[in-house]
Amino acid sequence: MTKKIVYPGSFDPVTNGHLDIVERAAKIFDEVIVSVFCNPNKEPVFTMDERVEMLKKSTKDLHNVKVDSFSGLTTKYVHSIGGEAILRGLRAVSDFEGEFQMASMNKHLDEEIETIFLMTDTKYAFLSSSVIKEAAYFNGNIRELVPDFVYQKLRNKFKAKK
Ligand code: COD
Repeated sequence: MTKKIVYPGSFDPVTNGHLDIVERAAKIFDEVIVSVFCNPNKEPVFTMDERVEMLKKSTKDLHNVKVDSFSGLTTKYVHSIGGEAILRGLRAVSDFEGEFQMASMNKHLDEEIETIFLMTDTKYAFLSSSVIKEAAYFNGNIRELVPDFVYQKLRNKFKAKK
């Protein structure tokens, strides 16, 4: 049986921390679907199309990774595409509480779908899309923390806004 796992997130934008999780999961599972959540209550910096495009470019060499998007409940989406589990990354202890709550709620919503966690590589433990955006906005050096084309997109985005 093919083991399909879904990595849902905002990915606004994708960072090397996200990509490390995707690459490691791709070695364990048959198929990894990275899926961008369309959140009607949040104003992202990058549009859905931009986030999907950045993820597609970043994962183009991983043959068992696909990029998609979804709206509504993650569990319903995972079920609808025949996924078995949800993949999440854990950084610090501070991630645990929120992730535990989300995994428990998702289990309540669909008990067939497990949540599986991969620990961050310690070199990315401090990394989030939010800190990347803030550092990029103030011209900080983030070159080694995101793919080159994401770096360029961040620069262009914030140059246009200033
Ligand atoms: N190292 C390792 N992991 C990392 C790193 C890093 N440096 N950076 C981020 N991650 C992990 C995060 O911990 C997370 O697991 C994942 O990568 C994605 O992160 P984000 O920030 O891009 O995405 P989130 O956390 O905003 O995604 C939240 C969801 C969209 C998954 C959530 O809101 C959701 O499921 N929404 C759908 C509605 C729903 O079903 N709600 C009920 C569940 S309570």
